[in-house]
Amino acid sequence: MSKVKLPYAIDQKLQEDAVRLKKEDFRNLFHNSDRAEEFSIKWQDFFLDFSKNHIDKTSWHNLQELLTESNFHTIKKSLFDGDEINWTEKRAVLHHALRSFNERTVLVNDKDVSSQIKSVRELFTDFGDQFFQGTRKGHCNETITDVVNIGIGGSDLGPKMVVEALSHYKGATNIHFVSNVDATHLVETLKKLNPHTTFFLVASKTFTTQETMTNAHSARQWLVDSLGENSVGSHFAAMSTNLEAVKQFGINPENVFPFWDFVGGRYSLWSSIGLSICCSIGKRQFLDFLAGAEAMDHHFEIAPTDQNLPVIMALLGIWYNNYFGASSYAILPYDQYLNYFTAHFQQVDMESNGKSTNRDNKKIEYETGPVLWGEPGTNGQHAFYQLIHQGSKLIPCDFIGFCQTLNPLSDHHSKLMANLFAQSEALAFGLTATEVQEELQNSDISISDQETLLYHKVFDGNRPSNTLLINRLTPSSLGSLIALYEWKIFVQGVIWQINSFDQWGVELGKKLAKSILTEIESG
Ligand code: G6Q
Repeated sequence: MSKVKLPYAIDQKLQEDAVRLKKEDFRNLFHNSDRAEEFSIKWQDFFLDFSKNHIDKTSWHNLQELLTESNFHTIKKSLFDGDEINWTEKRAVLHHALRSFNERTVLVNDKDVSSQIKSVRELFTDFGDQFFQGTRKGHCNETITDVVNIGIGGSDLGPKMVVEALSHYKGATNIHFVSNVDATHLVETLKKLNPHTTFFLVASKTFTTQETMTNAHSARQWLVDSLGENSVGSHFAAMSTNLEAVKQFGINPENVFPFWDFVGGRYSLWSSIGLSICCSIGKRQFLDFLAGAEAMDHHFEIAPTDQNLPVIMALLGIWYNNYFGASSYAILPYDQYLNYFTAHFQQVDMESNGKSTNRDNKKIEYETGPVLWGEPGTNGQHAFYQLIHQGSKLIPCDFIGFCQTLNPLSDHHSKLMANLFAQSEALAFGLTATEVQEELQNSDISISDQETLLYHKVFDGNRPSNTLLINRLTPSSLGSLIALYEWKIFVQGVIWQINSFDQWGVELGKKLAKSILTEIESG
């Protein structure tokens, strides 16, 4: 349990609830109870079962109180009103406005930017659609077959995750991602490509990031070496807020797609930074993706807190982080397409809530953002699940699965889903000494070996998890899923009283790398 209390009156009751519930066995909680119905929620084609958690009516009620005491409702309203809730950078937080199709005004410094957002969206989605359709030609009039996105962090992880997740829906062009300043990343990617049929997207909010600029200049040289200086205009595009720097790089102004300071890097896949996604899945499906996210935004904005998916998941996260001493949690998607899902949210969550200064600019000592990790199932089962089942640490898990598969091949999907359900069941209910004994007695293992094994084969159980089931992986459902996790992180930041939208830790690293480079180069 976190030694330092959250600064709310309800904290005392929550501490008591935690002491009581730690002693409760999940088997007892489920016995003759309707908790599977009580602690589950359906929204559109999403179903969240959160019954396998250390909660009961009282603690669940008390957890909701954190929202009232932390002024969650007022801060949420400020966010949707476009107030500068990112107070250290004096910026509004409006990435959600990029996925909005309604007529709502989006005020930034008293100016409505909604039509600007919509016209840039039109421009970059039309541009991206040409690659999806396979109609975009290069300098020598050959059809572009490959697009390389050059970016890092928020300008790489999110788009890469979505392109991979929606590869079932891809069109004519292959998309590649280069992020590491280690030349190997660029060299190995370009080895497979032909300059005549390759197009580069330089994705950088600031257009000053060392890794991205270095890779972009080397990619430019690779192109120019084969096709000459004049080819750059028809093989490069840029997405940035720094239009002056883009101009200096020499990118054709027709291929430049802006976005704005009110969109944080790790939340920018909804902006023109998501152009690589659009090149892969085309305009229509990209708009479906945005619309799916918008539906989740609407749900988050209006649903009562006890029926609100992001709020429910946020409160459960706080519960384990601050009252059960859990310092990490795992996202375990049972779908190979979500290969990079956890990696993306590792950035979004840890960069957003890895903070320890509060809204009053004071150092805080209670626990804030946890370490997030995970891998798609079932691979993780054969690797690190051992520790989740029998290790000394409490690691709450989110299992994510899709009811329908996009690749119906014999019984693969049934087996995949059977594994998902088996894992959450084993974590929750474990295996008692009596059950292990019975199993051993029916085996041909010697009595003395049985005695030894008994101690090792017992599973304590009572290890919490959420199970999130979604009907099918589509652009729209993926949009909703990403927005769900984004809002969850926001709610937690409000309760911890931190700024989830700045990233001074990242900025310091960027600055130091520059000064050390000067030292290395001067010997
Ligand atoms: C995200 C972070 C960080 C950022 C990268 C790339 O929220 O600020 O991951 O996205 O450092 O920055 P640029 O897009 O400016 O190149």
